[in-house]
Amino acid sequence: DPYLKEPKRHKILKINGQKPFCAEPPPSLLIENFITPTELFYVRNHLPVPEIDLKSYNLELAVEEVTKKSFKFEDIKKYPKYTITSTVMCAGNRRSEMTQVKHLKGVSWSVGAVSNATWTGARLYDILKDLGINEDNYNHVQFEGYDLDPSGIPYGASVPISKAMDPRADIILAYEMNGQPIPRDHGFPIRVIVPGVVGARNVKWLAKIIVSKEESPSQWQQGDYKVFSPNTDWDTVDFSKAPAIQEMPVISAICKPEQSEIIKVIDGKINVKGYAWSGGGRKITRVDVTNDRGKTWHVADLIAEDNNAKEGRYWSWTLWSIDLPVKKKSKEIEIWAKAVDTSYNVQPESVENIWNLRGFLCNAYHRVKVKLEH
Ligand code: MTE
Ligand code: MO
Repeated sequence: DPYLKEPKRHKILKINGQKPFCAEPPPSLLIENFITPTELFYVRNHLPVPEIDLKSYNLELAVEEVTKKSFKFEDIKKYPKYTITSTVMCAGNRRSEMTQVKHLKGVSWSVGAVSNATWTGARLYDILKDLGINEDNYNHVQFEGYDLDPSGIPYGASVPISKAMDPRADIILAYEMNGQPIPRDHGFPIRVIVPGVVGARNVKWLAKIIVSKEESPSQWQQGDYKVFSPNTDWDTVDFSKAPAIQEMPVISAICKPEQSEIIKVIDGKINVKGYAWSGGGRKITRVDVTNDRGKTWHVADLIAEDNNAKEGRYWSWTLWSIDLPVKKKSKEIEIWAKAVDTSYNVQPESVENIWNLRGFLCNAYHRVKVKLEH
């Protein structure tokens, strides 16, 4: 069993898959902190967690098939040290709502396949600049992990070279998470953080960086993490026809109260809390909440966001809260939330119309039914 040497995990995580390990924190805990405590950070592994000895750790840098450099852990630490705060979100976050519309294949995540942390390390930009890469001659930068599938193929992904060589993209080869060495589940000793981009490109246990003309050949780049029309099924899908998910769309979720909870009404109001986030460094500018199916929308307070972020580099989520007025006699309500980002991107109204066979990017209005006690 290749899973015998997995790390210990916090008991409170809700396990969605044991081998490979996939787990998320409970919604109400998730939004208690702007910076997610490391032990509560969601975990999404596709393969067994590799065992890496820091002394023999090696990171290879190649241009196409030719190795240009080989870094020891200490070599990466010699580069100027940067700290950024960035949310990481899985493309499958909120998939469980899509599964309810029509059955599909994938880990059944609730709203917790997302977390926010500080990441410290070297900038990918500085490392590629040292190499003297001319951006015009290549199209992608690929990443490979030390985690291997049963046939020996590593986890892999890539990002466009324009992203990889943009100093403002803040891509970090991170060796610290929340000020501590990165734990095994999150990519010890080094992982890539690509802010504003889908979790799948944030490669953990980094083994190799490849500057190339082609996208990563990996299954996770080419044969997965793509979205299709609702009527595309497994007989008709052609993965070569859709682009790989990169920057994430705007999304929000109600985390407190949770589905089916019984809430006490105080002064005609109930408190509702959640998160909102958009990819590509787009700031969340507004979150609207309703409990009468959109007849009346109330604007939530944005209670935590990255106050140090520069325009276009809002990599962190925004936490929001609202004391929502409810009708005097209503016994049960359905709360909806939707967020807006700086580009005025909005969330789609229904899950039905964005349903896709892999259940990715479920960013429709989030809806939670609760019972009221007056
Ligand atoms: N990197 C490697 N090497 N192996 C993986 O399985 N999973 C990816 C990404 N990086 C993965 C990986 C996916 S799909 C997600 S959503 C994030 O890591 C999850 O990061 P986390 O476990 O630190 O939350
Ligand atoms: Mo993911």
